[in-house]
Amino acid sequence: MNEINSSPQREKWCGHEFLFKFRGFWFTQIYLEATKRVVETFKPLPGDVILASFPKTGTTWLKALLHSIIHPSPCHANHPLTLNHPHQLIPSLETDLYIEKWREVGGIGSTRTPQFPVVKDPEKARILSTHLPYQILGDILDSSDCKIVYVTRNPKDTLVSLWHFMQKSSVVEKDEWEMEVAVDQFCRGVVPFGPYYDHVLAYRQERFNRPEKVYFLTYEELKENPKFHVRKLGEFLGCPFDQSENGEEKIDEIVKMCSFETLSSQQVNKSNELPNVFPLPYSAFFRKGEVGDHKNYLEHKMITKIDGVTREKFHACGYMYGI
Ligand code: PAP
Repeated sequence: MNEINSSPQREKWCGHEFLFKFRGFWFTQIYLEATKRVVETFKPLPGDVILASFPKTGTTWLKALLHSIIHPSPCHANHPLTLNHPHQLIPSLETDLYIEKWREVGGIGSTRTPQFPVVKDPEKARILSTHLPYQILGDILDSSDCKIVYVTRNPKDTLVSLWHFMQKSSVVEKDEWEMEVAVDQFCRGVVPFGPYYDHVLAYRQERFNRPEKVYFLTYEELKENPKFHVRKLGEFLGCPFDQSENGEEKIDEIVKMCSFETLSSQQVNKSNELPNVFPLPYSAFFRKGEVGDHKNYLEHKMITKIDGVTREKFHACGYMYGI
C-alpha cells in the first residue's frame, strides 16, 4: 500500500475532530483527502501567484492586498472588495478547489473538477492560496515558474486567533477546547497544517534559496509598514507602482481598502452566511486584527511554554522571531 492510501497516524483534536498525519503534518480528514488530491493532480501555471500561509497568520488580509495589486480597481461602491469576501476572490487549493463541499462530507473520495479562476487578461496572474506546507507542496511549486508569497505571524497571536476561530465553529461546543489544551497541541505541532514552526521555516528557507520567486513577510511587519510592503509586492509581482505622487496615491488607496477597519465594516464581511466551502461564517475571518492580543488570553506559564518552543525551533537556527 502506498503512502497516499495507507492509514495515517491520528490524534484527537477538538470537539469530535481527529487530526491525521501525512508527510509529517496534521490534517482534519476532509482536508487530508483534499491535500492528497492536490498532491496527485495540481499543476501550477508558470505565471501563477501562490499565497501560502499557516492558518490565522494574515491570509485574508494578503488575499485582499494581492487581488488589489494585481487587479487594481478605483475605490467605488462596486469595488470587488466591497462585494466579495477576500476568500471569494482568491480560492484555496485544499480548502476550496480540491475539497468536496463541507456540506457533502459524506462524499469524500469522489472527485469533482476544480473550478480554477479564469483570468481573461493574459498579462494578469492567477492567484491561488494554500495552507499546505512547503514540505508537501514544494516539488509541485518548484516544477513551475510560479511565484510564492508567504505570510507568517507571531506564534502566540496565531494560536490565540485559531482558538477564537474554532470557538465560532460547530466543531467546538462552547468552552470545549480549553486554552491550555490548545497551547499543548500547538507546541506539539498537532493543529491543522501544523507543526507551525516547520511550516514557517521551510518557506523561509525557500526565500533564501529563490528570493526572486518567494516573498516572505510577517503580519507584524505588514502592520508596521503596509505601504512599504504593497510597493515591494508590486515590484515582486511584476506590476510595480511608479514613484510619482500618482503611484503613492494608488498604494494609499490599496492600504486603506484592505485595512482591517475598512474590510471588517463591509456588509459581505459582517455576514453570518456560510461560505460554500467552510463551516464558519464570513464574519469569523475578522476578529480584532491586532498585534500582541495573546497577552489578553494566555497565562504566564502558557507564554513561557510557547516561547520555549520558539527558542528551540526558531532562535536555535538563527531566526530571531516570535517572542
Ligand atoms: P485563515 O487562515 O483562516 O484565512 P487568516 O486570515 O490567516 O485566517 O487570519 C485571521 C486573522 O487575521 C484574524 O486575526 P485575529 O483573530 O487576531 O483578529 C483576523 O482578525 C485578521 N485579519 C483579517 N483581515 C485583516 C486585515 N485586513 N488586517 C489585519 N488583520 C486582519
